[in-house]
Amino acid sequence: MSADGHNLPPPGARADWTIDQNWDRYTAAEHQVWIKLYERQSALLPGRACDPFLRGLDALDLHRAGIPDFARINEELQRLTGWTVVAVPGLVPDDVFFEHLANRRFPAGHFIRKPEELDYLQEPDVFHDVFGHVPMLTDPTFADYMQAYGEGGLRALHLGQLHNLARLYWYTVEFGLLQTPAGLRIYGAGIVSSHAESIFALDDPSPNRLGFDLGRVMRTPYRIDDFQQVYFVVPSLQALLDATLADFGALYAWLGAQPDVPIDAVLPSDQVFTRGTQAYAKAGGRG
Ligand code: HBI
Ligand code: FE
Repeated sequence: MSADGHNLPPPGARADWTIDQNWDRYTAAEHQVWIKLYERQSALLPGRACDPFLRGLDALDLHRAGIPDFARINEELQRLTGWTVVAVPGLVPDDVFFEHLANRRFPAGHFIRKPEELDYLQEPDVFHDVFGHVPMLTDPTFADYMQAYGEGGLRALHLGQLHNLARLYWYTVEFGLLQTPAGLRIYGAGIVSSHAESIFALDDPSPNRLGFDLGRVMRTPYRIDDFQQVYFVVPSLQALLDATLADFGALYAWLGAQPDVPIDAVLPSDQVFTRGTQAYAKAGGRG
């Protein structure tokens, strides 16, 4: 931590925390982990992930021969929505993260998990970031949402409101569900990159599935180390983008006077898609 309270980038990283991907340095074993994860998810997701995600997966041809070369996928991604993927060593400070998003750059972890970590890891790796987040960035509406989120994040930081915005990110970008005529579909990266949660989020009777509402989401805590107890459903990606047009200043003022909503609660004002049994949470998490 330097004098002005800013985190300095680690050795070898540039001032914006980006590093070279050095794609040709990945080992065959690392590419094999990607292929194993990719094949498992791509067999599971048709009928579960939303169409924009599946279209993005195809457009970027992420399977090829293992961990994607960012330079290659950026040609197509930039053509589609102006976004690019940049390599970073891992989690970056909030202000750095938002600055990248506000400029249509998605910071992707450079490393890939170990074969023994296939199902859970603490920090987002290249599979979570590139398989989970990047396909949705090929959708013009979601691409606009992610940039608006970055701009909102920079404002929230200066207003001391990051915690509210982090909840919005968590319940949309990471764990969001989309309403479609064929039923609920996944768009959240934290779900699509997880085999178990891609099943749990849609099929399990335990969690609540409630209609998305900006203020409700910002009043709802979340937990980072287990399946979600509540998922929020947007009627369309356009509705999600439209939510960023709200007057966040007034919303933050209103939120300041509101208590958090207990994570397992259903409010009378909630639009209920499924009222969960919360059995999973009561059972104390991963059985
Ligand atoms: N850094 N590389 C990376 N990836 C993230 O998803 C990320 C981050 N830094 C901060 C952060 N996410 C969160 O604080 C925001 O989602 C709110
Ligand atoms: Fe993520």
